[in-house]
Amino acid sequence: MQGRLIVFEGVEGCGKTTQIARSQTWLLESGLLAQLKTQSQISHLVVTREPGGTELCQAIRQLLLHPTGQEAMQNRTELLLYAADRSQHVAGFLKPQLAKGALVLCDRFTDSTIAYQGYGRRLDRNLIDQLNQIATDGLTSDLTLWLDVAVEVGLMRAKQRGTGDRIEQATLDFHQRVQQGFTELAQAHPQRIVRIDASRSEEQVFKDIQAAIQHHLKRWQAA
Ligand code: T5A
Repeated sequence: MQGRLIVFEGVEGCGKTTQIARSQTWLLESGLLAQLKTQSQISHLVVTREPGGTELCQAIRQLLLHPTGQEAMQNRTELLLYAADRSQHVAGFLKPQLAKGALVLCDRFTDSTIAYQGYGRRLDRNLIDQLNQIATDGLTSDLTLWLDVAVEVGLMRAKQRGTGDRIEQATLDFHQRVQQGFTELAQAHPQRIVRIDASRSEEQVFKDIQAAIQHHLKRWQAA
């Protein structure tokens, strides 16, 4: 069995959660998933996220985003916790699911670490690449949908939704560097990363996501 991994990436409030939910409903209710089951090795659909994709990862997510007490988290500690979350998620959930033929919709993956800890925190890129390699054991996404929206717009959307977590509360400068990270990653990996203009309405964004997913599903079936 051969599953496929579709990752959604972008700055805070770019709309990943909203679009993953819409994509899940569409794939299930349009009959597309049922069709895939008969015409490809895809057997089922799962939705997951980083950090927090398993029970243990949920505890790491809590530490990362809502730590208690006054002690500031060191940048390398943050990087290692994201790597620990990913290692657990990949080995304990993603790889077993993909081996069973899952079509996986995942909220964030390795590019987030490059963008946030590499560009945002300015940690060494070689170190991040090595940790990503260790944590993923070589697993890469089949398709990454980068929801591109101006940082100010994304942060405003996230703020309107409720109280920000530890990373959302970082400086605007930090989030601008993260955005630069996603921009350069998309330029460096045009085959894997598809840019979606996420500044438009939910409906318009969703139309482009549907088109990108349908295009790639056809390519994978033909391969
Ligand atoms: N992180 C993660 C790292 O630093 N390194 C890593 O390696 C990894 C994996 C995760 C945090 O961890 C960091 C990045 C993050 O800071 P999280 O809670 O999972 O934290 O938060 P985010 O991934 O940032 O997700 P958010 O929930 O903040 O944003 P989403 O999911 O992109 O946005 P969404 O869909 O919740 O939408 C936000 C609001 O905007 C509205 C929605 O209704 C919602 O209210 N909205 C729109 N409004 C207008 N137009 C549109 N097109 C809209 N789409 C959505």
